[in-house]
Amino acid sequence: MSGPLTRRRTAELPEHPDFLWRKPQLKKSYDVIIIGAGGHGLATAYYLAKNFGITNVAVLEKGWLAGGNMARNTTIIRSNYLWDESAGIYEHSLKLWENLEEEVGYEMFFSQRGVMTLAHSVGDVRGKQRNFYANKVNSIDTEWLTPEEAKKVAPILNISDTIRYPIMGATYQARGGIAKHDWVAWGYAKAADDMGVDLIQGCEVTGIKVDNGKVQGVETNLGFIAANKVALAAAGHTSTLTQMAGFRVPLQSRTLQALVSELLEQVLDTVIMSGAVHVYVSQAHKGELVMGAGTDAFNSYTQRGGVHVIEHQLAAACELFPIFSRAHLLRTWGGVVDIAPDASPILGLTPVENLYINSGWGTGGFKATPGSGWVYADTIANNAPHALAKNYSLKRFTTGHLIDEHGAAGVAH
Ligand code: FAD
Ligand code: PYC
Repeated sequence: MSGPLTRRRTAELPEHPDFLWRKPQLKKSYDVIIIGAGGHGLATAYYLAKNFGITNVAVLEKGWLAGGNMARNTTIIRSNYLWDESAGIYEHSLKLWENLEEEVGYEMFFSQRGVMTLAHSVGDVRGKQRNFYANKVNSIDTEWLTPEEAKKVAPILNISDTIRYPIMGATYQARGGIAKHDWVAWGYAKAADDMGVDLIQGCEVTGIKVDNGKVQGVETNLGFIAANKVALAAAGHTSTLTQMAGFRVPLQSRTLQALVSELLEQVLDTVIMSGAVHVYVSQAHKGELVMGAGTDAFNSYTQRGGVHVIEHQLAAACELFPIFSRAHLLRTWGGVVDIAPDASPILGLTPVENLYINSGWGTGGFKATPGSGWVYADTIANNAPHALAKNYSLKRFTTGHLIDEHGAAGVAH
């Protein structure tokens, strides 16, 4: 095992782009209002403008751009899900990631450094191998690694068989990786802004006006704004918004937290996740170790979580990576995510005409940002679910055609 981690000396921060501070003139009415300027709302605005030429669009954000989950997540990107429906939308998203920086013209630090998911028991090995074979069938790139092969990819991994949960194998998706989440949001925001979309920060939606079953616009702290179409992209807060429009959705709002260490020299150049011991980790470009665990086990809108979750997560991390016991914690925070009963997204039409829903991405929606924005924009423009969204409609909670991806994140739900 190598020696103690050394502090990294430099970390260059970008200039904040001008458009983040600009206040566009709010119009009285729009073709499309998107509620929520996280990754999904901004990507949707971008693809509405780029793919459909729909630019009379406002994105309303109660706080600031990407102040919700978008810049709070741990940035893991992968498409190695179990079910065909998930493989479809997450792989579509990964393909968009692969060309996104060039397309949008903005640095995002997208890095395909691979994602490894560890298995620690016979049952765990069977579960992960099931995923591995399902991925193969769906032509999603995947490998099965022995503990020794896993250690070749990440030399600081402890593959001793005397620890509480020894590593018995791992899946590996080489095309998976990370990106710099705030820059992804800014990239989409800048490109949408350049095409004429209005990004309105400090604008909270407090009511949704519906007449004869059709949406008319939204009430906000800045007054009423009329719209032909209204699209929800307010992760963590969807159920409060649908209640404003008169219907309920089966979503729970849970706090999910993460933490970073101080800046360190590079020791880990892949992403490693372990559901059994409940930790995942990558090392950001600046040098922090970025780690997370599971959600708090109760509903909440607070953006901070239980300390016991972090204690268990750090104990697991030190066991798997003994070298981490020398690192110092820099910062912890939380975000509020929407979780559906089957841990899969809800994307499509609603019982209210011209009101659309995009939610339920739970602990796994960062990687979906491009794919979700693309599919949602198509659904809004055509007033009909995109082919990749068909199975994600609200109908599945009455038909029973659930898409159970509970094990998918490996850790987070
Ligand atoms: P958000 O950024 O939360 O955007 C929603 C916006 O709506 C917010 O800005 C909010 O302020 C706004 N809003 C809410 N109500 C209103 C209102 N009434 N009026 C106006 N605006 C409103 N996913 C991964 O794929 N990989 C990961 O590694 C990963 N790690 C995570 C780690 C943590 C700690 C957290 C919290 C999440 C993680 N996720 C991860 C999940 C991912 O971040 C979310 O699924 C995704 O960001 C949700 O979409 P969004 O970006 O649009 O949400
Ligand atoms: O979806 O891969 C994921 C993930 C990892 C951590 C949180 N979500």
